[in-house]
Order: sequence, then structure tokens, then C-alpha cells
Amino acid sequence: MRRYEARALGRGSGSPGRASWLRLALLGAIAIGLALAACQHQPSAAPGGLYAPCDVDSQLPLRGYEVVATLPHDPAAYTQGLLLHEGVLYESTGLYGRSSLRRLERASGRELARVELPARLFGEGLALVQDRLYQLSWREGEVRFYSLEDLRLLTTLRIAGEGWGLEYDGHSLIQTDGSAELIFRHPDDLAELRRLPVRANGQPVAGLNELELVDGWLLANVYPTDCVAVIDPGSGLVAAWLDLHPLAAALRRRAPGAEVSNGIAYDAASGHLLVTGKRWPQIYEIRLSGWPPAAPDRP
Ligand SMILES: [Ca+2]
Repeated sequence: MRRYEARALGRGSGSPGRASWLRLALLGAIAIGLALAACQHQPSAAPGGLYAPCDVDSQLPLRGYEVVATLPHDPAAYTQGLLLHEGVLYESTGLYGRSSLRRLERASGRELARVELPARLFGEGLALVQDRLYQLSWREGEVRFYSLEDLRLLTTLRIAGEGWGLEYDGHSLIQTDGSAELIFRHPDDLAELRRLPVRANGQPVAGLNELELVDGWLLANVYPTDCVAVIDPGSGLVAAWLDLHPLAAALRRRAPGAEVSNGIAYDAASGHLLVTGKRWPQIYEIRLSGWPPAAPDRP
């Protein structure tokens, strides 16, 4: 069993001049990384992923976590969306010609059902709305609705812009498009209701990707890092970070084809999270410590 402790990152260690220089260097590295990501776009993330510290310029806490189980995952699955419903996993995978919607046995990873997407579609975020699964596509603007029972395609609707992550809060769909905004949509017709900027310590958090609501907090993979932002969905403020880099780095040493972490599913029964990544051969079941976070103060 591995435990990853929460670390308090803050100002005050080392001389102020050196600390400032380090922060500038880290911010520069992140800026370069995001610029590279913008050039490369989502399907061509650098194998091995880019490591950026999750919180370089604030005192937001990092949540600790403990790996309680390691589950098999198809190493060919380019995971873009993951959710758990009644003990069964549902996954959306990306890449043109390889995209799919899958129903998976949690413990074994065994595939119970699969829908292949047309080659023109790049699968993205996945959400459950009552008895329907909604699957985004990346740049194609198509949102596919499936029957939960048999994964039958019911209809498709269109949205403008890119589709990245998707979640449902019981009232609205919450969508990401790789920017630093959450887009709220009506679940029936996908009409845009409002947008909410996401900020950490006053700065926008770009690259918001796969989503998962956990006890009222919205967790978001932040592309192209192994960081998960813990967002207050009421204010858009980041309250804490979950740094999956230690897990991801160890996994990528064994599986060089694995890319960044992406895919979070919440098991409300155990309180555990299931986290994976693009082409990861495993899903990790983790238990958070120091949960829930304190509500963030407005800067
Ligand atoms: Ca999810």
C-alpha cells in the first residue's frame, strides 16, 4: 500500500529572492508547457506527460491519498471520460478511428459492452443523466445520447466549440472545453446557461478536462499535467489540489506509452476515487485524506 502525503506548499522557505526566482522559473515552465500543449492539441500529448507542480504560487493545500487497490485497465484505452454507476464502470475513449463508449466490470476491467464511434469522431467527456449517457466529441460538435440499459444510440445534438470533460450535477450539465471556464448547459437541449471562470489564487486554471463531482466538489483533471483541481462549483475557486504525478510517474516508467492522467470516477459507497489516464494499464482506487477541503477564500 502506498501513501502520498499532503504537502503544504507555501512562501517562507529559503530567501525571498530565491523563492521568487523559483516561482518565476516554474511559472515559465508551465507557460512553455501550456504553449506546447496548445500547439500539439489534445490527441498528441507528449508521451510521458508534462510535469508541472500543481500549486506553485499559493498556499492552497495538496490533498494526500492512499492507494487501496490497483485494477486492470486496457492500455489501448485513450481515456477521456470515466464514471461509476451501480458498481459498473463506463468509459469514453478518444482518438480518431479508435474512439468508443465502454461498459466495464470494475474489479477485472473486463469489457461488458462497447460502442465504436464513427472514425470522424474523437470521443471525449462522459456523463450520466438519469437513464441516458451523454458523450462529447472533441472538435466535431456532436454530443451522443445513449440508453444506459443497452448503450443504444438514441440521438445526437450539436454544440459549438470543443468538447473535453462532462459531468451532471442533478440540474445542469457541466462541460469543459480546455479553457479555464466551466460551461453549464441544460440537460435536455444542451443550451448554454452560463459560464464560470475557474481560478486558483486569482489566476485562471486553463486546460480543464475530465470532471467528477465528489461530495459537492468538482474535481477536474488539468491537461496536460497530472494535477487534479478541487473546485468549488459555486464560485469557481480552487480549494485544493490532488497531485497524481507520483502515481503517474511510477506507472509511466513501467508503461512508456502511458500519457497524462485523465479519468476520475467517484464511488460514493466507499468514498474512494478511481483514477486512471490515457493508455494507462491500470486504474488506481485511492482514498483521500484531509477531505473535504475548506471552502476557499475569495482573493
Ligand atoms: Ca468522471
